[in-house]
Amino acid sequence: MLATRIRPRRRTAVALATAAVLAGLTAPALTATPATAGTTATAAAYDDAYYDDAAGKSGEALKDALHTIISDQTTLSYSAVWNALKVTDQDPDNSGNVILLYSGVSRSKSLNGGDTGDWNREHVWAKSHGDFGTSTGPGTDIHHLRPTDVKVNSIRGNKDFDNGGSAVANGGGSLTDSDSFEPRDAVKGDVARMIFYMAVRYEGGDGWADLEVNGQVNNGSNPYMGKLAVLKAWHQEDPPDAFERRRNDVIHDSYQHNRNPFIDHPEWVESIW
Ligand SMILES: [Ca+2]
Ligand SMILES: [Ca+2]
Repeated sequence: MLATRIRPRRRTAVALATAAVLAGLTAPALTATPATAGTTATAAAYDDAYYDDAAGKSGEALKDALHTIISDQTTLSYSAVWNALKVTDQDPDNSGNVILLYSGVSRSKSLNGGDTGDWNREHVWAKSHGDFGTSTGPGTDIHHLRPTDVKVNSIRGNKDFDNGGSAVANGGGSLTDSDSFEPRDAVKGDVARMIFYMAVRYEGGDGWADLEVNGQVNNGSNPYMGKLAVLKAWHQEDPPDAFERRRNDVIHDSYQHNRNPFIDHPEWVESIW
């Protein structure tokens, strides 16, 4: 992928330089295109025909159509999630590292584990909310599984999302109080879109709970995640960026073969909720 992108650029640069020399102009300095680390899993842009069956729909009908579309997927085992996250969440500036969701820290891929200083597999939709555990299914759906610092993960625990609280130690600006967690600004929208994905993907089929977004905190083991109004605001404040779009593409191309519709079509959040 990288090679096929670079080659035409080199040819163009050489052609331009040659033309300049032939024209008697000073040839521009030829600079090699730097090989950027972290592009090994560059994904193709998706085809919006993926969403053809949702065309023209809104509200519940849109939600139903998207559910059917995104439920056509491959599933991963929980152990396979480790290596998948090393690709989906790779640091664009250091191919040996992953970016940790809540703290924003770049950490070695090899430090996956359960000890202090390691990163582990955070369920952004806390797995106790619907009690789905880590069997193959919602508990291994990498659309909402992200690398996080072990300690920050344990501070988030199974709290719902809401604004406010005090700073989380080494949390990159994340806040928490007794009943909620507020991620750093740069991933607020990412978190919201992961929650919206889960609510549409899991509608009570295949023996799993029907996950839904609600307006509460303290949802405990009920299959709900709050707070809806706050998540909608975060979705607006922090629209999808290149990292999040690439992640969606990589999951679609290389792992689950399904997409998070709210990264591709942010306007659908307002249509459904
Ligand atoms: Ca973001
Ligand atoms: Ca649902």
